This record gives sequence, structure tokens and C-alpha cells, in this order.
Amino acid sequence: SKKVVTMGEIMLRLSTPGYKRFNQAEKFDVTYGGGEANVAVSLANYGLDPYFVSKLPGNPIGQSAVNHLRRFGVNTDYISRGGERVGIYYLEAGASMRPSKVVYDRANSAIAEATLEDFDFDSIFEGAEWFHFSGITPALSKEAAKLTEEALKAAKKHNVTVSVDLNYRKKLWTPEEAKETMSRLMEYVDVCIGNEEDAEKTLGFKPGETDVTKGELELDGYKSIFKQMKEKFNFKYVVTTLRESYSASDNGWSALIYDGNEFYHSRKYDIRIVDRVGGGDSFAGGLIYSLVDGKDFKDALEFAVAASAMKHTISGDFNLVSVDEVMTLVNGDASGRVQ
Ligand code: KDG
Repeated sequence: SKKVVTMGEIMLRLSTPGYKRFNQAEKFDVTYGGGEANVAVSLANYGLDPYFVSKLPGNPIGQSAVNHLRRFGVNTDYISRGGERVGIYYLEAGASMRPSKVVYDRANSAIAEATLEDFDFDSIFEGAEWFHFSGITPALSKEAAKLTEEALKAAKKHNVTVSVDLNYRKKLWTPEEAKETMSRLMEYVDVCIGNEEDAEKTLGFKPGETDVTKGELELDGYKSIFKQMKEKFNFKYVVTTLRESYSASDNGWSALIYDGNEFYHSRKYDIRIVDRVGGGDSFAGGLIYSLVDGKDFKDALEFAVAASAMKHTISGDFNLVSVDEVMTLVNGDASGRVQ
């Protein structure tokens, strides 16, 4: 099956059970997650051969993170072992009008301190079809930004298609820092995924003032941004998910893709949120799987948005759904479809 590579940080995730606030919790639910690791798990579920590139300490917590990835079918051969610590993120699940809270404890994690000697990018990208990274990895440290850039160079040398999820994380860097690094990395990218905030904070794009007529989803704003992005960086596709809240308990979930000629807005789903963490990653996973599989970009978008709609019903960071389950939602009259 097809080799796909993702690179980033996997963290220990400690979440309060039963929607408790941090202050109330007497125990945490334990799992592992991280943007690019989550994408790799999606790809494993769809039958591809995903390799996650990272660094984790040789201690039992690092080993548990590795085991967790293996359990869900991710190849861990390129995870370098060493360093001091596994990053942690604490999650207080939100409900209704109370948003989720995330607290990071990840400074000086093994991957944030990794160096070029930890990886042999030539063998990593040998025979690979696709490389996915996100704006989280280069935000971890100067070394991690350098690593990302070297990985991208090697990927291009091996003719590997590259996708990015811009994933701006305000707790990791400022828009100025993000722009400096991310603009440089965009020259290697074929498929760019990011919402309006990501596009502004990591690349400095805003809708042109005369371009927007306040549509239902402010699609005009996206169209304006996507055109500018395509023009500046010559991406093959520019893509975003669109979240629309229309009542306290329901959310409209859809996506938009631009191929330089045409904008395609997907079907919309009415999602009930069990766990929204990893929703964006499950979207990226669905899109990458479909494009590697040779689907047309509209079908790829429909698969990706259905896959990520399903992720919202699953607790933990990982999207544990199969191609058949996603296709049932795409093809059928499964409940939750709005239009
Ligand atoms: O996309 C999900 C991620 O936000 C979550 O896994 C935590 O990797 C994480 C991050 O850096 O925010």
C-alpha cells in the first residue's frame, strides 16, 4: 500500500472526564494525540501505509505513545528515540456556550529539541507519495522549523506531493514569527489547508475590502483569500473547513476547495459534538487519502468533510472510521445531512 509521511509532535493528552472543569477533576482520561499523528491514524484506517516522523524519549511514556500509534496502524520506524520529555496537553471539554480549554505543557519536548542528526530524510521520503505537515511543527522551536524545512526539501527532491494544514496556534508563536517562517515553507506546498484565521495569522492574507458581501458563511471572504493565496504560492488546491453555528447545540459543517478555476462548496452536515479535537486533522486525512487514491477534487472534498463530521462523534484525537463508514455517509441518507 502507499507510503505517506507526516511529521510533528504527539503528546500525552489528559482530559477531564464528564465535561468537568479543571478545578473539579479528580482524575484525567489518558490518551495521546497531536495534529500530524492524528492525520497518520486516519490514513492507516483508510488502508494507506502512514509513517509518523517525530522524536520521543526512551522512557515508558515515550514508549506508550509509540505503542499507541502502532495499535492504530501507524508505522513508527522513523520515530527517533531520546530527549527528555513527552509534551502534555490538558483538555477541559466544553459544552454548549462554554468553550473547550487547552493548556499546553510541552516546552522542551523531545521533538522540540530534535536536530537534523535524528533523521535520515532521504530514506524517509524514498518511495513516498505524500508528505503532510502543519503549522504546529515549525512553531515548536527554531530547530523544529529548520527540521521542517529540511524535510520539505527532501520531500521535493523525491517528487513527493506536499500538503500543509496551516493550523495557527497562538500559544506557540506570534503572527509575525509565524509569517516569517511559514511564508518561506509555502514554496514547497502543493495543497494548502487553512481557515480564515490561519490564512491571516500565518501568511497575512485578508479578504479584499470590496470582495465581501457578508454571505451566510462569508464564502466571499474565503474566495477572495483563496485567489490571493493561489496567486502568490501557486498551490494546486486551497482548502478550508467551514463551521457555522446556527443553534446552541447544532453546528453546520462543510468545506470549500479552489483549484484555480472553480470553487466547490461541499454538502453540509449537522454535527453533534462529542469531541471536536482532531476535527481538522480528520479532514486533512480524508482529503489526503482521497487525492492519493486518485479521486477528483470534488469527491475528495466530500469524503474529507464526511470523515471529519464523523470524527466529532468520537472521543479522543483520532478519527477511528473506515472508508466504508465514510462512504455510507457520503452516498446515503444518513442522518445529520443538512443539504
Ligand atoms: O488538531 C488537534 C491538535 O490541536 C491537538 O492534537 C493538539 O497537536 C495539538 C496542538 O498542537 O494543538
